[in-house]
Amino acid sequence: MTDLGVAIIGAGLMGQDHISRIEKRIVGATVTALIEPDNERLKQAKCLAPSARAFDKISKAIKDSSVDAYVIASPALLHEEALTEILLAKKPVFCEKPMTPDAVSAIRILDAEQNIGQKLIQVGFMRRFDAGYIELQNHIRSGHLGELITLHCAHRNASVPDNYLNEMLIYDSVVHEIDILRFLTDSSIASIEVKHLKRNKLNRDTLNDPILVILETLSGVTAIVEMNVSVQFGYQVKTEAVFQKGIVEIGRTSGSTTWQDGKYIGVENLDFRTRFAAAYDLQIQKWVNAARHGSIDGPSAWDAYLAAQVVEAGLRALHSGMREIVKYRDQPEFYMEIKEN
Ligand code: ISE
Repeated sequence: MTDLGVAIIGAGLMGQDHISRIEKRIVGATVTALIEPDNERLKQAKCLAPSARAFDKISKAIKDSSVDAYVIASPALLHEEALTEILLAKKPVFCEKPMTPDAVSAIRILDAEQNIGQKLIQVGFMRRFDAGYIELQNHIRSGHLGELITLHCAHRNASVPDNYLNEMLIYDSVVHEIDILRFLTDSSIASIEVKHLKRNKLNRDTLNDPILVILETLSGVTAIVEMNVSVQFGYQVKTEAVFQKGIVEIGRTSGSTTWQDGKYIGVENLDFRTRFAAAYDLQIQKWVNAARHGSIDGPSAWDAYLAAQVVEAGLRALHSGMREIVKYRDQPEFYMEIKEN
C-alpha cells in the first residue's frame, strides 16, 4: 500500500511538530503538500519535508493527486473554512483543537459532516492517547478503588506568547481538561465556574493568570483545575484522582534523577511537545491508519462540539465569576457509534 499523502495546513509550532512526526516517527504517511502563508515558516517546514510542494490555497491542494488527507494546524478562526472545503472534497482530515472557536460554528461543521454522510474529521485532543490518562480511565471503569470522588488537576505552562489572550485560558488550554474529564468519567460536563487566583505580577499587565476552574460532571464528579500559564520553570500536566478507597496520581515528571555534589537533579519538560510526545505520535499514527480507510480513530467532531459548549459556558464564567450551567443539543444518531482509542 502506498503512503497516505498528507497536506499540512498551517506550519507554525504544532504544524511543524506534526510534519516531523509524519516524516520521521510514524509509518504509512508522507507530507506531500504545505499550505502556509508566512514565508519564514514555509521555509522551515520545507526543511522538515523536502519533497512536499507548497500551495497558496487549500482549493489548489485539493486538486493535486498527491494529497489524500489533511492536517489542520492553523489558528482556530481559520478552521471552519478549511474543514468545509475538505469535507466537500470528501477527504479525511485531522484538525487541531479547538475545532472551531464557538459552538455555533461547531454545529455548522456537524451539519456539513452529516450531509456528506461519512465521519471524516478527527480532532486533536491528544491527552486521550496519553498512557497515564488511559490507565486512569481503566482505574475508574474497573471500580476497584470504589467510586471516583474528585480530580485535582494542574495544567502549567512555562509561559505563553504575547498574542495569548485571557479567553485562551479557557478555549486554548482548559479545553483539554474539558475533553479529558468526559473521557475519564464517561459523563458530560454539567457546569463550570472560574475563580481568579492571586495574579502573577511577572506577567504582562493584561494577562489575568492563574485561574482556578471547577468543572462538574452530570454524574457528580468535580474536577478542580489550576490553570497557570506563567510558571516560568517548565511544563506540567498532572492529575490526582481521589476515589472512595484510594488515590491515583498521573503526570509526574518522568525520566532519571541524578544525585551529585550534594544535589539531586531531574529534567522537567519545557512544553507540551515533549510532555505529550508519545501521545501525539500515537494519535497521528491511529489517524493515519484509519484515514487510509476513510474513517477516524479518535475524538470526533461531536466531541469537539461538546467541548465547545463547555468552553462557551467557561467564557461566561470567566467574566461573571458565577457557576454557569452547560446545555447541549441532542446527540444525532450519526455520531452514536464512534470507535474511540
Ligand atoms: C496549547 O495550545 C496546548 O494545546 C497545550 O496542550 C496547552 O497546555 C497550552 O496551554 C495551550 O496553549
